[in-house]
Amino acid sequence: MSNVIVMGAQWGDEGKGKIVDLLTRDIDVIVRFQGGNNAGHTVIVGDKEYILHLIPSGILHEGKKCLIGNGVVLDPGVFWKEIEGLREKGLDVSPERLKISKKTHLIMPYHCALDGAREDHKSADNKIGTTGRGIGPCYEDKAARIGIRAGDLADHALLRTKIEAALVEKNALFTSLYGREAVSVDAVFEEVVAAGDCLVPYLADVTGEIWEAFDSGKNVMFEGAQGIHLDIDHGTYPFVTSSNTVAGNASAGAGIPANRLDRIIAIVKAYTTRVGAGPFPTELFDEDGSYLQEKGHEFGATTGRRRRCGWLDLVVLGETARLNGPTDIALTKLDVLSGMKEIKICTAYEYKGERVSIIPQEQGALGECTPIYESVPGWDEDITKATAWEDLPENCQKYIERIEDLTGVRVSIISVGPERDQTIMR
Ligand code: 2SA
Ligand code: GDP
Ligand code: MG
Repeated sequence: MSNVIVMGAQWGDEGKGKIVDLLTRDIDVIVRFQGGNNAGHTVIVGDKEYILHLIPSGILHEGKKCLIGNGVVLDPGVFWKEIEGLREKGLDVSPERLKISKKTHLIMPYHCALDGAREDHKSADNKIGTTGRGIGPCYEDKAARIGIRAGDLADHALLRTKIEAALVEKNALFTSLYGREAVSVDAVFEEVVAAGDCLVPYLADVTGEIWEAFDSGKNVMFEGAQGIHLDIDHGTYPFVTSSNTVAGNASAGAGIPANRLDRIIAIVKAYTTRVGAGPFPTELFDEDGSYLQEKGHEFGATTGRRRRCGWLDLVVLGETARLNGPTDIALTKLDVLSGMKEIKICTAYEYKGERVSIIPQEQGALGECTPIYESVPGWDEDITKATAWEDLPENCQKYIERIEDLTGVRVSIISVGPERDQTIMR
């Protein structure tokens, strides 16, 4: 199968967890390369549901190696909770098969506090609607060169000095701007050491681990988190996450050469959802939107927030193709559309009186775009048991072919339900 990137083509929650789990059969090593426990990747196996936040979704397959790359931000306490949850379900989460890069930045308690304080301090219009998991402040410290990295956990003296240094500015912010209490160095140090000491056996040279796999002809999968339109550079800035979610970041965030990335699978939900604030041209506020939200059980897998729902947006997907060059599309949640009389596809926008087919690049412009739709007839049949292309109703096939026409990318995986076997491989 060669090396593959799985990435969200919209605003996240496209079903990456299910597709990663599905493809893991043919993969030896699975790597997370950006984001942190803001992610919620759901995998359903039999009667068990797993929601992975930090650990690659491949962990559910025995014997596969799972790596957390340098581009991830990792909260030690959350990591432990996730490990314990998986262990209770009988999974092997030992350091032999799960490794963390020594260069991975750590989310500290003050990052979470700062995330919350910032959001509270913003006016209603400016709130990002973050997950509150400290993601932004942790990436800020990385860029400011005062971040604490997983490798620092093995050196308590260094760890303490770095916490002290980071808290100088943070405490000034907490006390003078946000009216909160100062955070104590001792309290943070003790909390981080308590969870961090157990993390030390998991520390590794992740680049070396991946090269070992390359050199022995093994297949590696890079599991993206969030979605392309939440990318810090190319997303709907400032309503984005704080990492690069584009496929190219698999190289920087895992520490491997870009020419090792062979196949790029864009996970596309058959409609669009978004959680948190920010522009969303095809958002629906009518009964079609409620139908998608309810039938698709569209609630955040990390925060439980209700996801906003709308029609499929091909302008958004066109930008995804431009930025990432997907070789394939995995189309998910197609079953949710069954029963809709008419389905709309946004093929262009009206922006400042003109028809545009590329997202205007100015900040906030997407919020001023009005979608231009084409309508296609829906289908009534339940497709959740379809296992082959021929099992799909004609209108459903036409919907898929229209997506292929408009994106120029082949839909090679079709998901018709949350379970592993509810999938059509074309
Ligand atoms: P953050 O916390 O700083 O990354 O938030 C910034 C924006 O990124 C959005 N974001 C997400 N969008 C979709 N899914 C995500 N994961 C969870 C899920 C979300 C949840 O799987 O459902 O449970 O709420 C995710 N993570 C971050 C976020 O909503 C902000 O718009
Ligand atoms: P991710 O963040 O991209 O991994 O996606 P989430 O796990 O946050 O959200 C996707 C949700 O849709 C999860 O509850 C999945 O179990 C579910 N899901 C995935 N694929 C399908 C599908 O084809 N049909 C239906 N009905 N549900 C799906
Ligand atoms: Mg999710």
